[in-house]
Amino acid sequence: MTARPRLVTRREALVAGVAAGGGVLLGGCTRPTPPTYGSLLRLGDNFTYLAHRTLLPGESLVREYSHADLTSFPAVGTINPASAKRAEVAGTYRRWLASDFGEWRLSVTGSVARPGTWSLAELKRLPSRTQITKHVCEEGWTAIGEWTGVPLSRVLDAAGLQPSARFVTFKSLDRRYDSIDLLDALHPQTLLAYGMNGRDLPVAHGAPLRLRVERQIGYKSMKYLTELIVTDDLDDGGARGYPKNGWAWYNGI
Ligand SMILES: Nc1nc2c(c(=O)[nH]1)N[C@H]1C(S)=C(S)[C@@H](COP(=O)(O)O)O[C@H]1N2
Ligand SMILES: [Mo]
Repeated sequence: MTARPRLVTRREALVAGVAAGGGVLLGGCTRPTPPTYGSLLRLGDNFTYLAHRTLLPGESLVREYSHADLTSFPAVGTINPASAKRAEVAGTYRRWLASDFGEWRLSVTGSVARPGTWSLAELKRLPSRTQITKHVCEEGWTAIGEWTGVPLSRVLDAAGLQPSARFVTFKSLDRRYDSIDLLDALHPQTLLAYGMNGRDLPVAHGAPLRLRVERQIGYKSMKYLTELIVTDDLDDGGARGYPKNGWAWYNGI
């Protein structure tokens, strides 16, 4: 009952990347299992997680497109926190807008050697990556967009992951609460994006900073990021988390 799920450590993520380069599959060196939340219905998540983690090399990249492939891109879910029903959410976002996001900060805490906060300007000084990828929403639409940002791995490296680290948990201004494992967190296409289609990230798409988790479905790419917490164990977010609200924790594509 209390068996701890076997998950991917930073070392294993790196080993998997190296192994992938040599044509060896991840399945050979680790056997990761996602949490089941005690529910049989969650066996489907386990299956996709296991299939991805054993069949795909650790660092395999999703397809990248060219500018000619860009499509219109709907904005869904929260599209303007300044008009949120919660007064403190709306108030905070209005202050951020008024300061051109100068007052916004991303906090990085948890199992790291150097917890701290980042301003947008500081994040933009880190090496950036631009990629054109396909977004797949669980509602059944897809869109191709260009994203610019700092690879999450850079920020985690700057913070210094503790050897016990296994997950990165994210929180947003509109009170979303979600997490990914280190294999996705250190993946080269996993970005903290501040630019879209060559411009600053628009409000509707998550300004000033959103996540891009290209190997999972759309709702994992959290908009309006505020906090990043490195954890040793999975924090499913309780009542606020996706699993308790009927959404898969792992939704690989
Ligand atoms: N903070 C936050 N992040 C979010 C959402 C949201 O409502 N709030 N919606 C999710 C869903 S379901 C999708 S498909 C994508 C949509 O991103 P887009 O609005 O840029 O198309 O953001 C995801 N991230
Ligand atoms: Mo979505």
